[in-house]
Amino acid sequence: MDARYKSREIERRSLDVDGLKRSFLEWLVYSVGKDARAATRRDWFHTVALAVRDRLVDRWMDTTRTYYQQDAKRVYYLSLEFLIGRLLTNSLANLGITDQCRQALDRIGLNLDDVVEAEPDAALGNGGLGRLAACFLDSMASEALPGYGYGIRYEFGLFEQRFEHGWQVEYPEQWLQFGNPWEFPRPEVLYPVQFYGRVEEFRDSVGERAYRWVDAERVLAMAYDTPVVGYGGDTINTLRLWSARATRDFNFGHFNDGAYMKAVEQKVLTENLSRVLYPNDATEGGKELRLKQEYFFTSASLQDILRRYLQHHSNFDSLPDKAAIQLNDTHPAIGIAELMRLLVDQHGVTWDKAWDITRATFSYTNHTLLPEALEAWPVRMMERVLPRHMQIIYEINAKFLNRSKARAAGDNGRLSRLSLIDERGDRRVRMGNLAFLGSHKVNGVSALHTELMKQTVFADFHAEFPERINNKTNGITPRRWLHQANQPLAALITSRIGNGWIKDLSQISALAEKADDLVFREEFRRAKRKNKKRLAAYIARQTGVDVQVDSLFDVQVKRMHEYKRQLLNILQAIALYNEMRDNPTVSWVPVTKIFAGKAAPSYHMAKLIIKLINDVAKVVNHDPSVHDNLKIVLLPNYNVTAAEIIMPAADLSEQISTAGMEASGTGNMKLALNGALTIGTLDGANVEIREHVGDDNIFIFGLTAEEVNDLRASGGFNPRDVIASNPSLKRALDMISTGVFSPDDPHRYHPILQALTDGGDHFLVTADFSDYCQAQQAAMDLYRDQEEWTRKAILNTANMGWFSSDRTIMEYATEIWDVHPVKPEHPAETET
Ligand code: B1N
Repeated sequence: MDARYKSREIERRSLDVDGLKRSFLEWLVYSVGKDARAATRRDWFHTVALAVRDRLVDRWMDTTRTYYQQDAKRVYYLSLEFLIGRLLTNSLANLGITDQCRQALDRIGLNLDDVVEAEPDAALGNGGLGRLAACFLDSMASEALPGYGYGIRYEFGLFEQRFEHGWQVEYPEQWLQFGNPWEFPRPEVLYPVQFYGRVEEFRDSVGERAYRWVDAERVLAMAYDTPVVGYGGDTINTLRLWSARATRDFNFGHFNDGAYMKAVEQKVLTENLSRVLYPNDATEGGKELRLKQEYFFTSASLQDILRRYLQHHSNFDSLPDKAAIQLNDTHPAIGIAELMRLLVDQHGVTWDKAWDITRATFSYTNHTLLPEALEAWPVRMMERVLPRHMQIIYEINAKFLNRSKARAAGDNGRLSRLSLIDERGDRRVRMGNLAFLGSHKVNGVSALHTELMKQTVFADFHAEFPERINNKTNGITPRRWLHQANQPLAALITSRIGNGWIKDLSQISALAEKADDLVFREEFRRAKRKNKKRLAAYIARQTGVDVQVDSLFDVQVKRMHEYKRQLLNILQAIALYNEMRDNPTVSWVPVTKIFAGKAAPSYHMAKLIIKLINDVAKVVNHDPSVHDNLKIVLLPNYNVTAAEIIMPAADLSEQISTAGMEASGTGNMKLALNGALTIGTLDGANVEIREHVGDDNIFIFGLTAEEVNDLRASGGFNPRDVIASNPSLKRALDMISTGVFSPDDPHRYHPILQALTDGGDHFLVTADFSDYCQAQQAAMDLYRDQEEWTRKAILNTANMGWFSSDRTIMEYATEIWDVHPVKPEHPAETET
């Protein structure tokens, strides 16, 4: 090798302060094209990101090559969403070069924290489901598992939320506007994806009936790769996101008849496919573009997976031994029909064999039981957009129902429930049923949710396939959510138990014995206070409201949804406000209620609740009679970056969904790990959090899932009676209905009041109100005793080890995927 080239090679990889500084200065000039005097913060961010990227490319390639050479079994995580957030802090921390980078920047007169702030937040997801996918990528790389993420490279991520006169207004989120230094475009990795057209029947070479999909429209899927750095930087996996490109077969030839402009127009329309993320969380849009997005990325991913497999194999018999494909909800479930199509139509595999291979390869995670979120595509749309897939689905269904008929023995209700087609009203394809049938394993995301899956949506399938449903309780990555986001606490923990917890969070249990150590408690409080100061400054910047750092930070951050019951929280806030005004001489525990979360743009009720919170906040925050003992803030534009500031600063974690409705929750885990006490219902993973942190260290209230079910079934619940018998609830509702918080429009909140009364209070806000207020009172009482509070907070942190996504991912690996860790070989590093 040329000596100059070689020294440059080493320079590129050098991890010491001098080497980093030299490459920053070089990158700034030669790649960003700026002079140090003219460089903006953003220029420096790009510079640092590119220099850091240099330091992971070799090990990225080593990882990929090792997987290839060993023909390792890979797992492919197909997800319409990856809620990644910023990557600079993450890459530095996982490579272990944060300090060196900080010092190198220091020497140039720059502050790493300022540089970090210039990175946009990659919001290619809505909420928990998308963030889970991102945590799983981190865990797969950190556990040395050969794991790939596949998704869509949306040009516009989740909308930016602003409040105008207290109302949510959506703005486009342009994360790619200034370029993305982490991604590698792969213009040569291109797959055709078809839509529309029709199916032609013909006889194959041996005279068998066969089908081909003709006259279809073609779009190309182009790959963009982002390296996923595992902790320690040894394994670097790949997130491959697809972007839509028009094919060249547009009619560019006939310039004279005006077709040229038409062709260009058509190109723009085609490329809209990957333009924007659908902003619905746990609701189904039912729009054709959404179906096309789902098929687009699923088909491209499957083609890519088969191409990789065929590099080592000449038939498909061992596909299930080499590839596990995980469906993140039903969004990629069309992949089951697509793999059948690829195997049968394109590769000549027989139907039965293809079906065995498909089922052995796929597995499916269900994330919600909400009926409005269960995808069901109109048959007529499916026939038009994906005609061959519709045929394949009919065929799968016919064979399945035929087999089940014997066992259903005259129970036609059962057969119609098992069917892939919902025949009631306009006919629809039930994607959950397709995903279930086409997978060897189906999992829920918490113990309770999995149990409810068996009892409700998948009861008939569970009876048919009793081994298929299993639980994989969600987890969160301790790297981002403790090590990176909460440096004061991370440093404290490491000072006592070493840093093994970052890689093996179960070690954090060693902190439990420190819960009685007064010095440790004091330091734990100090770390929390530091985080609260940072959040207070952020709140002041974002909302202009000054909050007391020593008040109880009561946090509810998550998507706005009726079942999550932000309404219950704000009603309790109004009741507390009234009590404080009624009893001005009492020494109240100062409380800061912190809300954040986006509402789907078409979800009017959720947007009205946002407006209510902002209206109540305005009145309360300006009322001198509560002496600053109560502040309410709703932070705009909640995203991963904001969560990293909020989670470490919380005292109380609001997890108050109507029992049976939150599949798992993961914010609950982030908050408890960072030492917040949970106030919550026995819903989702709260149940398991209680088991781990202990009944004494959590505030549980409200109806259980079973009680909710019984109450609704009995029809015996009358919210008006409940309201009449609870004066503080009645007073709070009366204030809303008489316009105390909306003097400009006293009837504004009529729809909310209506839903709570005549509407039957579906989410049982009134039913749980009194119990919730008692739990809140218990929390405030405990907060007066800072020593006791801190002891419980420490026990929360110490007992959350099990909720690491490393634990979750290893359960998937051993119980569903049968994939094993593969240690990358790094020849370049051992050579010299
Ligand atoms: O998935 C998370 C869970 O922790 C949450 O409890 C659950 O609500 C969330 C359609 C969804 N379920 N379903 C969705 C998202 C987008 C979309 O278009 C549905 N998100 C969840 C992780 O398991």
